[in-house]
Amino acid sequence: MVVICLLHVAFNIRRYLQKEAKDELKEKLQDFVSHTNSQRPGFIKMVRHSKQEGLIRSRVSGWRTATAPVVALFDAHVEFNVGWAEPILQRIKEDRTRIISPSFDNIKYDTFEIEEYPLSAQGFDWELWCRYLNPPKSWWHKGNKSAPIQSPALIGCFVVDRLYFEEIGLLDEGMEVYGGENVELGIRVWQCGGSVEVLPCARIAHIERAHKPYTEDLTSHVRRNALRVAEVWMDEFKSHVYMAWNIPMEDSGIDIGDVSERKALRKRLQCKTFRWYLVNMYPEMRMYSDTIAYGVLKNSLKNDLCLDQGPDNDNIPILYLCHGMTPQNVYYTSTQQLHIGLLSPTVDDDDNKCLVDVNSRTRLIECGYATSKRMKLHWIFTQGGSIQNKKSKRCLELVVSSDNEFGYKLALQKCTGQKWFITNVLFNGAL
Ligand SMILES: *[C@@H]1O[C@H](CO)[C@@H](O)[C@H](O)[C@H]1NC(C)=O
Ligand SMILES: [Mn+2]
Repeated sequence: MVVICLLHVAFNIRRYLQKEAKDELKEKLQDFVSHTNSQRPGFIKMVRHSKQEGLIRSRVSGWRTATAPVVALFDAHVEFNVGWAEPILQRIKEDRTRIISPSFDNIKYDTFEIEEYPLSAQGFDWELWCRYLNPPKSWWHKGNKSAPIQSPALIGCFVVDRLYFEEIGLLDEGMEVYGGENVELGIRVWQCGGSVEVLPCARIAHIERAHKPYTEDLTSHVRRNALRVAEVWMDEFKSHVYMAWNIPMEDSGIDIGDVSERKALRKRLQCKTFRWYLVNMYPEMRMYSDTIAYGVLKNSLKNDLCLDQGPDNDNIPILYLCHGMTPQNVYYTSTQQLHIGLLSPTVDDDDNKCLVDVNSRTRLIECGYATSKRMKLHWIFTQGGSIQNKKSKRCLELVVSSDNEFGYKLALQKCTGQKWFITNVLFNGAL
């Protein structure tokens, strides 16, 4: 096996936080490699790029240089625990279509202390940021803490049969800078006939960095890469990624590059649908197929104000200057619910917050709870029309107020015909 480490910033994590860390990548790195290779010829191969290629193409160029039958792709800021490799090699030897992640512990970035993490599978949310997941029920039922944990996706460090990795399509080299490739690989491997697992007996420790050095604006790259995944792999569920990022499905203004080769790969490998993947490999993921409109919600009386979930510590929605970030995400469903704030990623996370009429006051209450208590959580809304509670018949409206600097506040009152607009309507004509 060959281990490929990405040396974005430093080859020695002990020096990672020093200001001159990038100097470590110049002569000092060359000296280290030459010295090592003088004792063990050919032990380290180093690939330098003449321009920034980003994490994704860098991993692939490392793979292109490797010759051993099994390849491990890791961040530079990890340390390997004793005996980490053997269980992984065994699993790959039994079945070369398995892509394997070790279990992660955390190295605290400021003290380098090790923090043990619970055993986890690896998944993602609808923005396609990776996340640790509780292992699936089937694993807990085995009652064997050493058993492999089936995993929907990958955090990003993994071990793979070198030639199988090529057969399955490497990583998406059309992705830029950072993010999404780990999720794409997991989805693709499952949809195209392989498998992904985390091994409890293979442990590494990884620094969760306070700052990633690649670029000022990591998020815009993650978003772009996520849209590539959505367009190639997610079929009708691609709307969920656009909804989570709160961007329109048509004319988003985001250039995702050419995905035709990735689509051809999917066809060539005769891969299954994303619905199959969700139902069978990632049942914890929440589906939002009943969402018919999303975006920020504005009242025509005051166009620079948006409905906003308000401070975290209460459940009182407010009006706030429009910024379009997560607290102002609004989702309207075919069941006439209005969800406000973060789109809850999995069924194990907190529930979504629903707008509810509680004694003529607007409140945000967990949708499941509000439903079970038969609260007034249904709203009749059409684009450019009023927002009227189905039961109380009161309307969500703006009233003049001196309580805040905006001149208006929210009220539930007898309808006066105010008009509301939401940014994106799915399924034309439904609203
Ligand atoms: C638990 O899982 C490990 C790894 O798959 C296996 O080697 C071991 O035999 C299992 N133990 C039991 C009691 O089934
Ligand atoms: Mn990392």
